Amino acid sequence: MSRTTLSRYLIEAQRDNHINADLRFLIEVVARACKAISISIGKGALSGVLGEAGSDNVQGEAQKKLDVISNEILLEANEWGGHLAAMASEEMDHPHPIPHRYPKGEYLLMFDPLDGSSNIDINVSVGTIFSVLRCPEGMEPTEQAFLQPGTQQLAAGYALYGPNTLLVLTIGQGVHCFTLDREVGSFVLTQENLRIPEDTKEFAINMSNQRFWEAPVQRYVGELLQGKEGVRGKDFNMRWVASMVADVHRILTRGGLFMYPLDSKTAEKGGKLRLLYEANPMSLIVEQAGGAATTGRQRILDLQPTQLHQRVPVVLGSKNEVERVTAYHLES
Ligand code: AHM
Ligand code: MG
Repeated sequence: MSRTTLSRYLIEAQRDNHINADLRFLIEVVARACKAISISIGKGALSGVLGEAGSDNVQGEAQKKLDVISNEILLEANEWGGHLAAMASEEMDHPHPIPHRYPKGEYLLMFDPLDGSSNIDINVSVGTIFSVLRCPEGMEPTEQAFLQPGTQQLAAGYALYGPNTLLVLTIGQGVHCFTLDREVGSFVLTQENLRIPEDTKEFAINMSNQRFWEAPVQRYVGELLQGKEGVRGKDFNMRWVASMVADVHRILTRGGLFMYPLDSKTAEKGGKLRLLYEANPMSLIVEQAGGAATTGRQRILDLQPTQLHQRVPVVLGSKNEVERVTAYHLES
């Protein structure tokens, strides 16, 4: 049986004029970096990569050694190819310019190098999330250039480092899943056109924040917990991995609703998750798979970012549930 590798998928997409050669190269380089990250994670304690790095990132969060290693792998892999104008990372205060010794390209790459990093030391799934924009013509690739609504993303994806390493990608032509063949070292297409069912009986939220939620989320989750006997007339199951990549991947696989809503603990910052590195790429993927993504009040992809490290509330997944949560917010 002939296998479709990521390279072949991208070359065919280029032939069909969905991407150009530079964007194809960019995605291949990101995928190669994700392979390197997967190898580092896979070695775990054997290579001394677990534990704290002893530093804080721009958000004031303690960095793990693997946060730092993954960030460096992505920077080094993407610096020299001539396809990028600049990169921005959840782990760095400011955009990373392309060093003068290399040619510059037209694209901007954003990433969360290791999402869910609180799970590293306990050997639970983590991931890398990335997103690609075009640097506006005539504009220097400073912070301002990155502040584009999510609708402008040309590609987005994530690598999930779990029992298998997966790469889930959209270039605006549906969502496709590639599995890393560890022996051969290439990503192989294993699921085409993932679709999120419109209805679900599963939700994901950190319930320990319940007392901090706003009324519409209290109402919605309260109704789910009533089960068969309540207004929804069915039982709901709950899952929370605390790795957004793993939670979103479950939703892409069998449906569900993911929420990190606004709460009184994170309201001052605007929410917990970051718009450019987490909410926008995941929203594009989810919408491309037939799901929906809002802040509770607005479509995430329509938001005009005002800051590189901006945070937003996130409600995403099965369409009918996202619409219900959003309606509850708009009614209140
Ligand atoms: P990180 O980028 O610092 O790892 O934080 C993002 C993660 C998401 O993957 C996950 O959904 C969320 O934080 C979990 O938060 P909590 O620990 O509050 O449940
Ligand atoms: Mg993250």
